[in-house]
Amino acid sequence: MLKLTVLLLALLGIAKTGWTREKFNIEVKDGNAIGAILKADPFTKINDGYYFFGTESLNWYEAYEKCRELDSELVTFETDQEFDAVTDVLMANGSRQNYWTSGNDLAKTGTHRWFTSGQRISTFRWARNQPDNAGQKEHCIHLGYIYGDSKKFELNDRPCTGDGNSLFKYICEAPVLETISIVVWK
Ligand SMILES: [Ca+2]
Ligand SMILES: [Ca+2]
Repeated sequence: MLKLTVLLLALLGIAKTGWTREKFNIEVKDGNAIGAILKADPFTKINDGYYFFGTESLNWYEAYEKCRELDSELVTFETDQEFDAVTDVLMANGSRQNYWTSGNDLAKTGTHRWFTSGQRISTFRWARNQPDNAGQKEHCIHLGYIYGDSKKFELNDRPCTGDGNSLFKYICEAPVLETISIVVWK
């Protein structure tokens, strides 16, 4: 979307040469700035994000593919507030399932990043003593009630594939919305 916007601005920049006043004014704002009614199915709106809760139990790669089929990706929690908002909805629905996120340390063991953004994972939502890379084979991050005495959803690393106990449900997150408005002289 950024590329398209830049192209559009560049084209308009060329087109308006010679006019005495600015013919167009273009603004790009985050989110649904005009409150447009959007058909978001099968995604659920939570705050400013749109999420899909996959119900099949899959390995991390299969889960990622499922999200890509929906033109989305496994969820990335840019903030702990986003994590809390999404897990509040799960708790309100009585879920105690495990769900894959986009987080992993596949590129470099011990350096956990959100796969959708490449950003380091900075969060206070890890379960205690996690991530622990148990058995040196845990490289993908899920959320769930990690321990028998867990009282809320938290993050943990688990094997991405090849482990029958690491077949989880998943949360897809749709791309963020941008509103582009164009003001023209009639
Ligand atoms: Ca997000
Ligand atoms: Ca772990």
